[in-house]
Amino acid sequence: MTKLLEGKNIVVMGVANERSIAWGITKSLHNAGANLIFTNRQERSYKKLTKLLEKHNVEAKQMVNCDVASDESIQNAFQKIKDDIGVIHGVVHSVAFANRDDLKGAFSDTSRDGFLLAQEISAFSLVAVTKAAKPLMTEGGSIVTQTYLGSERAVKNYNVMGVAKASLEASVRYLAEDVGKNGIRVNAVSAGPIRTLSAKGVSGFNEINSIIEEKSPLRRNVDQDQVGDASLFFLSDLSRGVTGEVLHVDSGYHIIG
Ligand code: NDP
Ligand code: KAL
Repeated sequence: MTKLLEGKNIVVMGVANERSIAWGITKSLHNAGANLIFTNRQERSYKKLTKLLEKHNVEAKQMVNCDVASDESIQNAFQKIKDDIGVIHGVVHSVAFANRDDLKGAFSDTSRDGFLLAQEISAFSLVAVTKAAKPLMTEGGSIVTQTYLGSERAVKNYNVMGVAKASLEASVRYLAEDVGKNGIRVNAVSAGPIRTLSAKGVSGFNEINSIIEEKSPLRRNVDQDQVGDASLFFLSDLSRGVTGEVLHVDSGYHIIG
């Protein structure tokens, strides 16, 4: 039987280390036979990823630098991918950033710059990446991003990032409507808390982790592999009738009142 993503070229953005959600996704995509292209912002992430790929015997078809804070960097990255690879079939957007100071305390203390930074890196970047990826998706495609429940509810400490994720999820719907006519689907996975580099040092993470174990229908936390398999569904033909969707991979926690 042929694998779900055999012969498909997928761009993965946002592997920082072994704990990254994007690494969990990478493993699922690799097992499904995808050809993988990676983008990193920091040199440190590039080095970590190189070692990880070696350790797990995964081949990168291409690795390019991409800082989503810059339109030029995004355009250059996808131009390089076009030159080397040509057609792509999917993009994994697993990127977010807010200033640490804005992820605690009173939301009304959020600065103008901090608000705009979170929006720019965590929400607008999906719009810019979709624009850059679209000309390479000549055979149709699928774009998947990562969100969190703090977009729908006021979750303590998530603050400015909750507003950015609300913007990201609305962008998923508007982008889905826009690029649907080009055969491109856009969806999001809303993951439960996972201990990653981003989650490190942010207030309230441990508390939320315990609440999921106690209250979620499945009484356990999710992991990167579960998010990986849900993302694989979105990137494969199995989800060919689904776009503009936000799928909760959170042990069912979001249904609890
Ligand atoms: P990681 O820290 O592993 O990944 C975050 C990634 O964002 C890093 O690879 C980082 O790249 C990248 N990034 C930040 N700023 C930029 C930028 N300007 N340009 C390009 N890349 C950038 O954390 P996660 O895997 O947890 O986060 C991935 C996604 O999952 C985020 O959108 C997050 O909000 C979301 N998510 C996470 C949850 C969790 O509990 N962990 C729950 C729900 C959603 P670099 O290292 O090179 O700077
Ligand atoms: C309610 C939760 C508790 C935590 C609150 C906020 C989490 C925000 C996520 C955001 C992406 C974190 C950062 O931007 C961290 C950044 O300020 C400092 N870290 C870094 O610079 C590292 C080195 C790099 C790799 O990180 C990035 N992002 O580039 C939310 C929990 C329960 C769920 C989470 C963690 C959700 C989420 O969106 O990640």
